[in-house]
Amino acid sequence: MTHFTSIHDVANLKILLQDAFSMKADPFQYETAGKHRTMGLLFFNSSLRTRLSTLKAAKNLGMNTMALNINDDSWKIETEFGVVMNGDKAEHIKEAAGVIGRYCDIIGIRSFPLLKDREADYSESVINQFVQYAGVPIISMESATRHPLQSFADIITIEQYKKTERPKVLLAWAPHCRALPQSVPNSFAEWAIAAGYETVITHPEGYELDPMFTKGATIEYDREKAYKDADFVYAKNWSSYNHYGKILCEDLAWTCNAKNMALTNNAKFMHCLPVRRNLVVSDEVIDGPNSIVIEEAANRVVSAQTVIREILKSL
Ligand code: AN0
Ligand code: CP
Repeated sequence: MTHFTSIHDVANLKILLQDAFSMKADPFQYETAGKHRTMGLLFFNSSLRTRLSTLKAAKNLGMNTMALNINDDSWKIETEFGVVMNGDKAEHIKEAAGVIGRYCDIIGIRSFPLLKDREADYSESVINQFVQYAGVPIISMESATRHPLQSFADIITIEQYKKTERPKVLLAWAPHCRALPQSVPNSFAEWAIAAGYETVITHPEGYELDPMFTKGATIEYDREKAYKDADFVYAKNWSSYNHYGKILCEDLAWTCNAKNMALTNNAKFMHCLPVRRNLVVSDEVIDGPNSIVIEEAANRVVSAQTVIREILKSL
């Protein structure tokens, strides 16, 4: 593996999952694999889990680590070409990527969509320019359209808890007070489909995701039908893709609550976190015995460590 920006960088998901469970069972088996190598993490946006789990994963592999909040700790970065840089952005992405590539052997990037211009966001210009100009492997820590480290952790978690070979996995839209990216649901859908699960997506009309990510999933607008007999419920809010970046529905009937969960096959509750309680999920559900969100977040170390180890092999 060279870069890790989507599931398309994974040669064989089954083998990567086996590697992940081996890593989970014995996290220090490759503690010198990254000796004298440096992992750099760049954040254009906030993070709790991604930052800490990826740093921990790199350290478990013996790497040196550095992390930088672009905008807060460093210069604001211009990502367009041909502009007269006389505004607040002091550095161009081309030099920034080139320089960081000389300091680091692997770079992780978090860069959310701006949710204003769909074409611009879906062109993934930030992560693609790092791939182009850094000269070292790039790991997505949530880009404009995907969050593959999260999705890999989600699949590890489902494999850990599933009781049948092909569980029914429901990606359930839930309300939120702010417009959020489609990255997590896009990515979760493509990983769940690739894992071979019965993948169902439910949302109000207008929240259809880009079909490129959902081909192979069932879109079920009838929420009750969708929740029925699900083995896993992955709740998540996202803003509209078709009415780009807009909030179209605030109906709390879409909250992942006990009434919706009662329709399932005693489903496990999942969410990538951070989550807004009693908006996305009721206290009763997230605090209930079927909530596996903390183990899911714990598996972020496993997914990051498995991916970094895979990339270290190629250096
Ligand atoms: C982000 C999102 O929905 O993409 C990050 C989730 C991992 N969430 C928020 O901004 C609240
Ligand atoms: N799930 C996730 O990526 O969390 P953070 O935004 O806190 O990194």
